[in-house]
Amino acid sequence: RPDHPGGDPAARALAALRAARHRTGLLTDSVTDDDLVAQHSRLMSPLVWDLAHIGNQEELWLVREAGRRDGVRPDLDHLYDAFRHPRADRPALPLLGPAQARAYVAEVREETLDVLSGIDTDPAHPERLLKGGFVFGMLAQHEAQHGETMLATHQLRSGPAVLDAPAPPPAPADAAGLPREVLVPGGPFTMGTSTEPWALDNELPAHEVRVAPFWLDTVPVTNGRYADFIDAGGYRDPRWWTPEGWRHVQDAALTAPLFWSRDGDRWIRRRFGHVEAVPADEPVVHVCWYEADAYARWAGRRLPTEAEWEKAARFDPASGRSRRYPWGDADPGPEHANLGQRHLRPAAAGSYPEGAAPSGARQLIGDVWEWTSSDFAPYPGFAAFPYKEYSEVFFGPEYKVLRGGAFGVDPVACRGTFRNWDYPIRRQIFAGFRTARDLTDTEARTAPGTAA
Ligand code: AVJ
Ligand code: FE
Repeated sequence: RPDHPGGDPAARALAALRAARHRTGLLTDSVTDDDLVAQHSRLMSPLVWDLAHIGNQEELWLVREAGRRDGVRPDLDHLYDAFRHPRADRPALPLLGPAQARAYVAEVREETLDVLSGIDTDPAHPERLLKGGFVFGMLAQHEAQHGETMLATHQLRSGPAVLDAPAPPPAPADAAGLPREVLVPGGPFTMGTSTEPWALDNELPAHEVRVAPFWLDTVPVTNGRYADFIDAGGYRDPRWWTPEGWRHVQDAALTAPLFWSRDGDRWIRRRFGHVEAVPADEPVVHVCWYEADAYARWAGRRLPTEAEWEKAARFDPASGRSRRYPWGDADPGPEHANLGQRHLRPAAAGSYPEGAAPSGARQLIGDVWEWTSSDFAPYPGFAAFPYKEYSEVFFGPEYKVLRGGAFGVDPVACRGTFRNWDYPIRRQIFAGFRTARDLTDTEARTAPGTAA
């Protein structure tokens, strides 16, 4: 089964849960207890809330639901219910303290491992929650997603650096000579999945979508190109912005990506406690959807739709099939993509040639989330599973879809079908973008693939 990851589901679940917990440990043990309980930004929870919330969701789904056990602290459910308390209100709650929260998540994990060791995770299991170990994969993805959220909290926190990681590999020799854009063929392709065992409800079901052939940037938009937009007065020219974007850029007094500031005639940025020159050849990160959309219009281009992005990332013209990743069906390795907080920054544009898509596009997976032009909407045949609050309550025009994951995203929560979403004003997430354009009439007459 080409669209199916190999390996024993229980072993895969165990490895994914362990990897997520290792990351949670690095993110929560690297700061003082005062830092853990502090709110570093009203946009974020105190780290100690994320920590206990991870444990609470795990006891809810793995210990109580999958394991049919009483659980560890069901009395805590209300404190760690994300829908009951907005992030800004969480510091005022009677939360578990750092030591209590650590003990709580460890106790839950003990029970989880006991449940996992005695449960049937067969890919043919009649219960959808257990089939292929889905609910364990779902919770590993949940913890990994909070690992990314906690990393964003670290980036917002002031003070000296507490996290460290090696720099990403330097750009390969051919990076400077890559074509500016690549052609993605038109015609039908399979979007979404009905076979990926740990896909979340919003990625289902597989369905056919047609796109017209289009040109896509080979690599994400870099800091250097984005600085050209700033230098050209992009933030002061309403021609490039949607009406809502133009209102927002003025209300929020935006002049550059979040964390950038001016130092004489150069841009500097704060990155996990380090202050450094903004590297021109790295994908831009910490821009909102309005900024991405405005840049694209200034460049005479547009953001890709979500379907275009997925076709570029998954469609293999040689076989006519949609694959799990741009490079094929193999799980991401360090040679394919910058994922998993292995590096605490995007790699230079043009990196990861082994992760390239058939079109030649690079870095579709990893480095930076990529804003698309699309609103977050259900696929035809969508059914909420296992709970409405994961995706369904967010469908609608107020959220824009991001694709591809970022350096802060664990591979378990990243694949060609994975969908992320956020408000178009959000900048603390690790989001950048690439641009697209339609074919000219002349190009369209000779392009492969049929018009949609
Ligand atoms: C998919 C990243 C938008 O963080 O709000 C975490 C993931 N859902 N806990 C979020 C999530 C419940 C979600 N995003
Ligand atoms: Fe959560």
